[in-house]
Amino acid sequence: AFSSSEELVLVDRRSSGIAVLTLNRPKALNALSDSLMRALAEKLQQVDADAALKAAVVTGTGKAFAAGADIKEMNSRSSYSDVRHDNMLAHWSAVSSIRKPIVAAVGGFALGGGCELAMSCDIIIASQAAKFGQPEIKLGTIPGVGGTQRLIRAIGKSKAMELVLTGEMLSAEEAEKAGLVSRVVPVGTELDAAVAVAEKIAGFSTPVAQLAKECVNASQEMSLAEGLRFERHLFHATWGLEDRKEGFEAFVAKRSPEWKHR
Ligand code: CO8
Repeated sequence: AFSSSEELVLVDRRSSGIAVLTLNRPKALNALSDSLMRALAEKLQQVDADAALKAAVVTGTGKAFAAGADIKEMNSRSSYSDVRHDNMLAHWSAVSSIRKPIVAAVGGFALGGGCELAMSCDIIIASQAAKFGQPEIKLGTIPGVGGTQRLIRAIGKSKAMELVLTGEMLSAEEAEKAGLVSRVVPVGTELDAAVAVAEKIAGFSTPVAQLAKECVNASQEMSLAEGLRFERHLFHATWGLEDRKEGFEAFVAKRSPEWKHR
């Protein structure tokens, strides 16, 4: 058993119905090793399975959210057949299959895999000190877990192409202007801001929040016509929930709803 200081991902489970997951390899700027990403996926899956938790926050430490996939670890794989056989980084997709909302609190570097991890979360809150980039080209490789796909959807082709082809970073302010992050807050307040957003979400019906997340994410994968049909089906499906009935009845009766989360 590891003591908590050796845990790669620290979990702070709060009575407000959220869990704060802190990437904890500060000496390596939270480089995302295989074991760190497996720990993160496992803890997020535990959040998903825990009925008392409604949302998660993922954050980093010190000057890094995460400075990328672990370059030293990846360098130990020497050939195409090695990385293909191991399907290197494929297990990262576990993050995007989490059903509960995840808010990323980015206080520093979110580079390479770190930027891709932040983009796999649902909302990014950044501090003024945050920096985003896909520097893989400087290492002689390309982004491997969404940097060429999610980034273009977030900020458009020209800006995404410039980041991917030059390896330059975006400041927090530029990232906000480009639409990569939802909000920039003063240095040191990003975790509180992200927790407040997660707690706000946690105050609503869990199944409804999950349906809403699924619908918004579907827009990234579907044509507009398919997406609108998908949305209509899930909208209608909320009529199968006690919480939909409760929300409407509470409004009509001018009282606060009491969510049953079913
Ligand atoms: N992997 C491993 N170790 C890292 C990483 C990383 N990504 N980033 C930083 N570290 C380590 C450094 O090696 C250093 O360790 P040590 O103290 O043992 O020398 C420690 O963290 C502190 O880093 P620095 O001394 O470099 O700190 P600075 O403040 O001087 O610089 C930077 C900060 C600018 C963030 C700098 O560390 C840097 O450029 N890091 C690498 C950023 C990068 O290139 N990230 C992309 C990685 S590749 C990636 O994520 C690919 C994902 C998909 C790939 C798919 C491939 C098929």
